[in-house]
Amino acid sequence: MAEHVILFAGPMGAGKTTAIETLSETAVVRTEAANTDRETADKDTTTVALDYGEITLAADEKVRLYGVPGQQRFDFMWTILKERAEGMVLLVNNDAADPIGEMLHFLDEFRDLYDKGGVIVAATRSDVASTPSVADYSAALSERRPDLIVPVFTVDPREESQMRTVLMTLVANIEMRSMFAVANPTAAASASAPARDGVSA
Ligand SMILES: Nc1nc2c(ncn2[C@@H]2O[C@H](COP(=O)(O)OP(=O)(O)OP(=O)(O)O)[C@@H](O)[C@H]2O)c(=O)[nH]1
Ligand SMILES: [Mg+2]
Repeated sequence: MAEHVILFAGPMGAGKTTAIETLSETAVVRTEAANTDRETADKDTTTVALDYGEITLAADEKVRLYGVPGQQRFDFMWTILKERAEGMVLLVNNDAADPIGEMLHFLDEFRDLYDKGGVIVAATRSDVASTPSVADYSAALSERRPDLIVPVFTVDPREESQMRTVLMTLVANIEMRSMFAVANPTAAASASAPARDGVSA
């Protein structure tokens, strides 16, 4: 059976734990503690180590879903889990003070996954704040890395069909990348380097 390891990252309260609860077919392993930062996210608990769930997308394709804490003080878990991941769903809350700045910050933190084109951006809480738009996120992404195509969605992490679309798009990207790497080993090696004049997905 093929397996993929996908990370759910992003700022506090963006909906990482919610997304994994929505997608997982197994009971989710959660590590929540009381939230002492109500200003950033007005909710009772926050992830302090990781979330873990699983979903089978096709008969022979299992996806391991890992959620990391949003708070920077728990970033040791980012370091551990980003080594294992092939791709990342970067969730960003649209109603934060500076969602685009948060997105760019997380892309810097998870640079290896970003550089190899394994990231999808999913803006949440767009029912609470309608801007930035998908076009705003995409413009910031192409300004940062014109050579990379990063899909951007608006999603509600409580909605299973929306989260499945995001996950399947990311897994399809990862599989395309690995087929390309098998067919063109030299080109794939240079495509994963931060080239400025090509386009890779
Ligand atoms: N209205 C609305 N609420 C949302 C949306 N997405 C998530 N939420 C809510 O926002 C909260 C998100 O909480 P979590 O899933 O714990 O967020 P998290 O990203 O895991 O946060 P940390 O673990 O603290 O970093 C939950 O109460 C969700 O129900 C959305 O699109 N719209
Ligand atoms: Mg969480």
